[in-house]
Amino acid sequence: MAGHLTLAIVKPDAYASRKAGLIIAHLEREGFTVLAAQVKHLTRAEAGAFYDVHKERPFYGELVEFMTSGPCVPLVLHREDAVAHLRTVIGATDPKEAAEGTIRKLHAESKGRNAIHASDSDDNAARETRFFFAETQFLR
Ligand code: 3AN
Repeated sequence: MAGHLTLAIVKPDAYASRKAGLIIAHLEREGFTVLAAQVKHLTRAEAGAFYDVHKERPFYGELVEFMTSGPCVPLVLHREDAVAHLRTVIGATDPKEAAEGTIRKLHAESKGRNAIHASDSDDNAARETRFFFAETQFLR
């Protein structure tokens, strides 16, 4: 399955504005199958651990604050070339720079409150799927 799985998170801004369904429909239109999903309100410890790679970045505190501000929706997604295709579908980190028709262009408010997370490599996809889900929940 390597290369065919990735992790997305519908972030708290999009969940709170009831865009989770719209975003999942967008992902399905792009050929992704949802293998596992949950609604989860992250603790500070969980958000801090998930974004550990960014802990030296100036926006780390803001990021943890935002990601714990309400529930989010982690999703394990399956598709050929999953990581690269999902990065294209979500668009640039800053919605002002995101291409037309991308999820962030359509639904994100700002660089911080940007609607969706997507793994940026196969290694991170493997780590991030297992952060939220047991393998038995998505490998079948
Ligand atoms: P991406 O989510 O596009 O992979 P990264 O990995 O550079 O972007 O950043 C991880 C997350 O950190 C972003 N999704 C965004 O929520 C947040 N972030 C990045 N840059 C900033 C910034 N300048 N100010 C606030 N939050 C930021």
